[in-house]
Amino acid sequence: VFVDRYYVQAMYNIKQAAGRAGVSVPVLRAWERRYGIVRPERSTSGYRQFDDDSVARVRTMRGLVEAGWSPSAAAAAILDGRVPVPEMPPLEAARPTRAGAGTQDIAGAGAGAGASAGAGAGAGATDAEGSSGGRELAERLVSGAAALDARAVDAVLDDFFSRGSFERVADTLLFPALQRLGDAWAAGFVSVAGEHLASNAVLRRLGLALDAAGSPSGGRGRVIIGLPPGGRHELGALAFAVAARRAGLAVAYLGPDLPVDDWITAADGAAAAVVGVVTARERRAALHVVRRLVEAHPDLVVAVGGAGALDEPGVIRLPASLPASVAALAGALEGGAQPG
Ligand code: B12
Repeated sequence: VFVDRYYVQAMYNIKQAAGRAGVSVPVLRAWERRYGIVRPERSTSGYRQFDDDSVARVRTMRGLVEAGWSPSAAAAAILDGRVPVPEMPPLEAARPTRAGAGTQDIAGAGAGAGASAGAGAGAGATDAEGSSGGRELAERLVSGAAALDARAVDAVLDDFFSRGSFERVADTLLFPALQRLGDAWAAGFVSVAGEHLASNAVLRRLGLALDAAGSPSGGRGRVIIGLPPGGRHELGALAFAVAARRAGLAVAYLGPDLPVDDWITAADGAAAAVVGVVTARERRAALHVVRRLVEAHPDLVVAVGGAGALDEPGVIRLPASLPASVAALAGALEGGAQPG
């Protein structure tokens, strides 16, 4: 938990600690009493208080027991250090994920309804990247996900989207927090269910923001945005769709996992196709999509965006920040120029 700029050790009561470690309260009590796997402090009123390290030890023990160890052997291996207990990775300052993020707010001045997800766009971001506020929001998102607390996740998302324009909030606060969530999941501090809870809540907010940004329009100038076959990491592509629509582009958002043939059909009569790519697997599938698009529709502006984006002749590689990537696409549409 962050108080001002200082990290203060989070403490949990037995119910919260058991929930975070994925065991029942009676099991946690038994493991404490029988095997000494945790030695909780007592609050002034005598209640047990558990820190992150205790939670990590119980979670590690649970993993060993699920893998077939006897509880006594698991506890002994953890207590004498034969089985390492993962530490919660240090929380990095919330930062724009790529250079240039959040420096320009072209979309705020553009067409579209201009509403942000959930709450209205406030008067400029008060939480600049790297501030303790950004870290605190990220930590609250991770804690809510870890505790499967949908209300807490919703509340922190309200808070996110009250901190400035959609583009700035997404680039400087929300994306770093989601990456933090991914780190916490990879370190075993957030379950798959917790990660799904949080990323689906974000997905719903982005969907609301897309609707709020104006009505989709077909016909001339249409920009289709989606993921290649098998691709499911859609939050970046959907956020880009929101920003593009807020900048006045006629966006049709096609979502994840679109088969190649459907990309080709959907691009009929469209002005641009944007393919989102995050992982290596998506990259291979995206390469196939963009090659087919370039071949089938020589006049189409074809672009890829995302961390795993690729360099391919005739295909625009979009930069990372939302305003910059929207500006790059809008520029290509106006100029009609294709890279060589
Ligand atoms: C949420 C999540 C999921 C969700 C996605 C839900 C959804 N509706 O999108 C689900 C559960 C589906 C999922 C599944 C998987 N995931 Co996943 N996932 C994540 C997580 C936690 C967050 C991703 C995210 O949304 N981040 C927020 C977005 C906005 O950031 P981003 O995706 O990095 O995008 C940035 C840029 O790339 C850019 N961007 C992205 N797309 C686009 C598109 C355009 C057009 C533009 C302009 C920009 C842009 O914007 C962002 C800000 O810069 C990350 C952890 C992490 N560190 O990122 C793992 C992560 C991406 N997943 C990972 C893996 C391995 C998987 C699975 C293979 C797991 C499995 N074994 O099943 C599957 C594969 C699914 C598939 N078929 O593609 C790995 C990828 C490793 C790698 N580089 O190859 C990560 C990094 C986790 C990890 N630490 O190992 N995942």
